[in-house]
Amino acid sequence: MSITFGSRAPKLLVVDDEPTILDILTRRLQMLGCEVSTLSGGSKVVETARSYEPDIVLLDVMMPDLDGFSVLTALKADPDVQDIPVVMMTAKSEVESRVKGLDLGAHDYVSKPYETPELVARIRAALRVKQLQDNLKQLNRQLERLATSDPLTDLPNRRTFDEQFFLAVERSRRSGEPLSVLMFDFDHFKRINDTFGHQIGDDALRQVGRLLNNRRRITDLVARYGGEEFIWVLPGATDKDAIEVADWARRAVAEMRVETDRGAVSLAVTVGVTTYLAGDHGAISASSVLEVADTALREAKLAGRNRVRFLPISVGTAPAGEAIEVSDSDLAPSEEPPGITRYR
Ligand code: GH3
Ligand code: MG
Ligand code: MG
Repeated sequence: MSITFGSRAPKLLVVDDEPTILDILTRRLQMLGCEVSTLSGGSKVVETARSYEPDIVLLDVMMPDLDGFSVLTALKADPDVQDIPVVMMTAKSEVESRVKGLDLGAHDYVSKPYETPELVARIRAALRVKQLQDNLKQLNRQLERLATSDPLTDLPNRRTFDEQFFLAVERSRRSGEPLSVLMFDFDHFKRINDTFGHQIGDDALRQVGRLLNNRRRITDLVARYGGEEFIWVLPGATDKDAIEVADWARRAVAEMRVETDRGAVSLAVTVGVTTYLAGDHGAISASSVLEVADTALREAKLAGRNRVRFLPISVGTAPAGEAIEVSDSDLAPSEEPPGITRYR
């Protein structure tokens, strides 16, 4: 007879003030293949459960320092440990205790003195519940990840971006700090797909996603905005900072190579940039900030791609500032689209 938890030994936390009971129980459970940690009183159960992360807690009811019901109540009040099944250990005659324990959230009870087969059966039942819970939690984490991030690049997806960007604009409006937005779109990306296949296109997206994400500050937001579009939000960055960062990224992408079995492929991006400043622009919507970055991006595409274009936000009839464009003066991207330049 043995007790297992998936492919590993189950971890049990056993709490009893009676040293002989604790001793016998521990040895019995260890012989059944369990990993056991013990406590001889109730006061440290929550703390120990948090650090030891047992699969179940076997909890005595009658203890001098802190009784089992108080411990159970404390366990159920702590979000980190509240889902660990608790099996109360009660004397055979204590029917009221069992009812109270179950009402307070205990998973089950075992009677003292123990009948080993029954003890084992109840521990197994509690472990099955724990296993189901663990599986459910893992699935929830996966679902959460699927719902919030883009599977190709692992970056936040558009939905997450929209939520976080809205908050970033709100924070910037209240603090008065500038908020800059860089919108990236690959140049002639269709040609990369058409010439080298979608796998290579996907590799290029992953590579650029990593580049931007590795360079961002902790408070920045880098997300996959659309098919071959990325967005980088820089709280605290002025227009000058933003143009510099955008041009760094543009150059870094231009220097990047995607390996294919037909040689290395170069890439290029065009970047539309704008900066929101509450002092100048007042309270405007997050979407209108994005619209300006998008307009800057489209204008830069029309101007020849592989460049950065900054467009200021205009408010009412007040004239907006100057648009600024940064590109390699010696480059003629419209003549030789970087998307299909091959090296080696
Ligand atoms: P432009 O310089 O004007 O932006 O040209 P473009 O070819 O990049 O623009 P267009 O919008 O015509 O094409 C974008 C392409 O990006 C089309 C689409 O198949 C491709 N794309 C979008 N999402 C993905 C993806 O997840 N993987 C791959 N491999 N390609 C994608
Ligand atoms: Mg494109
Ligand atoms: Mg596009």
